[in-house]
Amino acid sequence: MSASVKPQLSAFAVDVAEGLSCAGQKKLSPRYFYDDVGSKLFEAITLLPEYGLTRADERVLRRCAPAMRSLIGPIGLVVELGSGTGNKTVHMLRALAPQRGRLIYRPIDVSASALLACENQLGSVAEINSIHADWLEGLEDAAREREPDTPLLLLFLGSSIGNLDRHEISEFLERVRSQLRPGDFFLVGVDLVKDLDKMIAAYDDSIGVTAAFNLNLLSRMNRQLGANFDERAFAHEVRWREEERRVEMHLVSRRRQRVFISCLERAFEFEAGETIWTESSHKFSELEMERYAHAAGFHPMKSWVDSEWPFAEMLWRAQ
Ligand code: AVI
Repeated sequence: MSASVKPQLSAFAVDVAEGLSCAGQKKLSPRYFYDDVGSKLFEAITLLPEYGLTRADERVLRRCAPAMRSLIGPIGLVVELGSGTGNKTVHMLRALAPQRGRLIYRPIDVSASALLACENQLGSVAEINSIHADWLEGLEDAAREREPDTPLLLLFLGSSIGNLDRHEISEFLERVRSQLRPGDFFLVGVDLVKDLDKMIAAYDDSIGVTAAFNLNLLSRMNRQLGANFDERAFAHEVRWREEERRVEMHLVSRRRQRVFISCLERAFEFEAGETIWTESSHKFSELEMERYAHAAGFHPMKSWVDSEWPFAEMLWRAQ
């Protein structure tokens, strides 16, 4: 290789270079939380007493699955965006599996290990054909490969939609809609606005699992990009933005410091108190979601809300 030819940078490296050189607020995408360590930490978060979201999602799914089955009728294909290990989906698949005929389940995820766990866990309930890809790329594959006349139910659970910026949500839903046929169904799980204390504690738990999840992003840059972040020189911080109705996670630099990232051959400066904004978790109202549905070409059919932790499962039909 000649001295002038540089090895191709990964998408992660390119995004880090861009996010850490932003004038004003430094940022990193929450998609990079989920390496093997981060995925395990996220699983631990879902078990924390403060993080009621996942349990609420599961409770509503278990409760609404039979009603949903009667609303949507026979279904042959279920596709899920960001399935993870498919823990919650089992209730839906059990309720939807036809007496006769087959149910195909196509989980889409960027984590190969999560897809493997999903196949092991749900293989006895449906025919699994997983897709190792980003959400929309995977959905395009599933849409291209589906058989004619097979009604499709698309799942997007766990309020993952809340990790998109509000201005990205409309475009995202339009792209989802463009891959569906009229009469297909979309089930989206959304975390609703609730008491401020509860929303903050969910992202700032008392034993520091969420802090470790956030700080792991620095460790991931050390492991994969040859960075020299000192994780102890950064602190986990959670902010509520009232006007945007979102919880933000940041990593705050505890002192003035310089970090070198060898694969980028570049150093980045941090002032004391300066932050890297790593995630937004938007909180919604049902009405707001219904507006998004109509604007993207969906008809909102019904929603189910958990009684303990305000969280809604919303069923929409593609128009
Ligand atoms: C995956 N996503 C919906 C989670 C959330 O609540 O925004 C990720 C998370 N971040 C911190 N805790 C959980």
